Amino acid sequence: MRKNATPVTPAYLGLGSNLGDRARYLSEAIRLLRRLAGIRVTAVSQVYDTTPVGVVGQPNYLNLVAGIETELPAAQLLTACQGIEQALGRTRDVRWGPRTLDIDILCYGDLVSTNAALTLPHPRLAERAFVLVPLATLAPDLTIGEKTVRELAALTDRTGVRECPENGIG
Ligand code: A4P
Ligand code: MG
Repeated sequence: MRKNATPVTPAYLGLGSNLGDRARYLSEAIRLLRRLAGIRVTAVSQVYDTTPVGVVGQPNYLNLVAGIETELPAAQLLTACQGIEQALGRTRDVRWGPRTLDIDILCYGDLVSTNAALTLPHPRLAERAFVLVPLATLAPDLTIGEKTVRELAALTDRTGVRECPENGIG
């Protein structure tokens, strides 16, 4: 057995793209995540075509959720995710506006944080079908606050969330 092994934390990431070749941005993001030291991608959900939430009049998103195990502290994981957003051409113009790639940390182990720079679990997770539907396929029994992901997913309106089986990224 290894001594002093770095602790590994399970985490879930929400990925979204609604500009350009959306499927390619998602698959590139998964490829770059797999190459990062300290991160192991353990599961990738199906891709979903989703109606934009927050800002109307922008293109539909493709969304997916990835499960990872990571040796990185949460703040370093955020920096790593933001590095991938930058590498794939993300510019920050309008909050909730269109983007080539957004990576949100949905949860990091059991960590609860109210810090604005990294709020965990993600503050809008419990109300967003475009996150809950794919997350429920990977981790239905995961608890967020008082409820499981399966329960939260059942409570949301999923009419704007359509599975795209042809876009499996794996
Ligand atoms: N931040 C705080 N907590 C976190 C976290 N858990 N994960 C901070 C990631 N970032 C976190 O994010 C703004 C700031 O949030 C960062 O500086 C980070 O330190 P951002 O990615 O720069 O900007 P944003 O994505 O425009 O804002 P925000 O608040 O993250 O928006 P959301 O909640 O990500 O919503 N509709 C559909 N259908 N599909 C989508 O994917 N996405 C959004 C963006 C809106 N509507 C959508 C979708
Ligand atoms: Mg974001």
